[in-house]
Amino acid sequence: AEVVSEPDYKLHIVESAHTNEEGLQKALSRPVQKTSDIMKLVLPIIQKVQKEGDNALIELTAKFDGVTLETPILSAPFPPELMNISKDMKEAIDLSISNIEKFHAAQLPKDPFMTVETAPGVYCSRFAKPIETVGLYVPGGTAVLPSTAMMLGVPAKVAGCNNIILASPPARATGKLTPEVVYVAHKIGAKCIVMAGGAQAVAAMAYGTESVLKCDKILGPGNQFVTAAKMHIQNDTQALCSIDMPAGPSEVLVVADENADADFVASDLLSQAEHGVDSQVILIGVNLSKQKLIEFEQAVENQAKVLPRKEIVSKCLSHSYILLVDTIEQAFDLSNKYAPEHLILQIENASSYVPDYVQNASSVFVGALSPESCGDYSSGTNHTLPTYGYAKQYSGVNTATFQKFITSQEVTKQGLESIGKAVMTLAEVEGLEAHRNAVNVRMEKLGLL
Ligand code: HSO
Ligand code: ZN
Repeated sequence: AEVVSEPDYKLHIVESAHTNEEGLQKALSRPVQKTSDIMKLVLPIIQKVQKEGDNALIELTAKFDGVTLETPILSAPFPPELMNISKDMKEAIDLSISNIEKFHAAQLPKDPFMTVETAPGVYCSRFAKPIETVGLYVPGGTAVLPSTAMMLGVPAKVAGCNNIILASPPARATGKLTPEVVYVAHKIGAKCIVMAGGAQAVAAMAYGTESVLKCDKILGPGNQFVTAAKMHIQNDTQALCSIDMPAGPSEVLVVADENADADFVASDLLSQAEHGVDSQVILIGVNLSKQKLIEFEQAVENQAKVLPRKEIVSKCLSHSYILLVDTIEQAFDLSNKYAPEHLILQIENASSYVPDYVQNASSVFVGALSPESCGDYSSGTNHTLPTYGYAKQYSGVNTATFQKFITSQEVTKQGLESIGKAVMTLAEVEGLEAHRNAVNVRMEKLGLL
């Protein structure tokens, strides 16, 4: 008989991680992303959609998703039979949307027309306006991802975007959109759902087709084809379209001390590990006894081996690490260097460290009772977050992601007196006489010179 070996669930251990340069290098480096090969496959798809519009979408959805559609979009109002979900599911979505809405509404500027008198008579203002048309990509296929539709759709609604467009491929088995996704689209007031996935969905939203409105910004996670297409369209002036952020595999970094509950720690590592074989999970143990380390390892193994996605988990763990350090300061030093997408603190007085010690992380989960799952779905924070170390310079999706900020100024006579001379002096050194004159001509007529 064939011998099927059980997958194993061991994380690599790096002792004295804060001084072990070589070990750290291995543990904290991300897998290399190859985009150029993918781009070669993606470009013809983008061009096809640009040229043939709706027909290309229908053809590509038939080819890649095995579903033949008559029209590539589903327009609002969405038929109730396409959002047929259980009462529990409806309540779960409603509660989550309500919390996400509360948190993102609180991010709207307190003063809608912020004004500062920078010098006597010089009034500078800033105000936000929604991005008019946004395209939200919701991955489909085997995975059902209504949470992504909520995390992108709710802030878009809160920001006041005029046209919210979703894109999601129909399921191969049913030929239909995920009903939960249609329900979320209905709740956030989406205009339509483009029934396509991959690069073709991104291209349709970036350039528009007969039935898809051209979008000003495209957001959402996706596979490497989606990511490559987003990279392409953001550099194409014909599309004139921006994107949310560079995408990479999902990550978690858990900091745990001797008193952390091993079951809780293991559950957090595994909930990230089940996302995909290329996910990264890292545990930093602070001043752990040998006994505690064994407890952590056993908890991981015990929970992992009964998970439905244990194959994925095992592959993910094979490139995942436990870093052992002596102090909390060392733990935060390593975490800030890695800049994780999710940082979970299962240490004593966790909340006291957050404001000052966390320099680079996309979203933080504080204390033993705050699993990442809560932020993934229902607490109110956003789960569309920078990965791959981009937490060093990017923020996760938030209300401002769906706005642009406009500045304005009003200069009075007194204002010209305040800054006119400075403007003319600077214009002169730049050799821009017309600039200088724009101030000079006014000051002369006002008798200010
Ligand atoms: N943890 C993922 C988000 C997600 N989790 C969606 C479950 N569904 C983002 O890193
Ligand atoms: Zn998740």
